[in-house]
Amino acid sequence: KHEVLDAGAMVLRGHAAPQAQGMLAGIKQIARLSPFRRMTVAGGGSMSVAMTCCGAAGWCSDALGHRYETRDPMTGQPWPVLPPAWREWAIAAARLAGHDGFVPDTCLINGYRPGARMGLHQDDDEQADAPVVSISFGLPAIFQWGGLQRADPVRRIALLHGDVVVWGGPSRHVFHGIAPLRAGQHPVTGPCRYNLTFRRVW
Ligand code: MD3
Ligand code: FE
Repeated sequence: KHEVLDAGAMVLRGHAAPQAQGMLAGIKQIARLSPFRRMTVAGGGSMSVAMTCCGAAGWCSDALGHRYETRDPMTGQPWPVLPPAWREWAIAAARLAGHDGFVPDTCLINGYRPGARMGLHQDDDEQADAPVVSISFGLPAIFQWGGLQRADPVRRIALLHGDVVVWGGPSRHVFHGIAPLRAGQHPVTGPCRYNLTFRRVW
């Protein structure tokens, strides 16, 4: 059930499926306070993925660049609280993957509609020694998984409803992305895919 993808990367297939209804209800509550929005990137374009956050820090991007902020720039308010049950769940998932002691302080929530994609990137705005715990819900996505250099060859892996991936060690810094989402209907999320990533920023 626990499959090692690469040094430091472990997939727990379907592990979060039992949490789907509850977490999706939580996402709705969070989005009432801090709505999903398509962030602007340096250069002025806008992302096709819609995002919101909860926790002490929220990932933000604008024409000037990207960073974590304690307040949602859209509302001027602090980000919604990271639900304690989510934090405990992420701690336990990290422990299953061998990362004892991981305590996330933020969760970035990505919403994908058909055609939405995420280009190859590295995540380096957080604590580098802490893993990232990711959960996928809804429509399947093709995860693109490269190496430590942008030009390294990319593998393609399907991420399905309930899949959890824990990225630590060397895999924490690989280039990765999501191919354009194929249209479809999922019994739990309808025409959408959601991805939650638990991280340690501070
Ligand atoms: C590997 N999200 O939010 S989840 C992101 O499905 C992000 O929305 C994708 O990439 C998504 O930054 C992919 C898998 C994932 C998330 C974070 C990682 C893989 C990662 C951080 C470091 C290495
Ligand atoms: Fe990423």
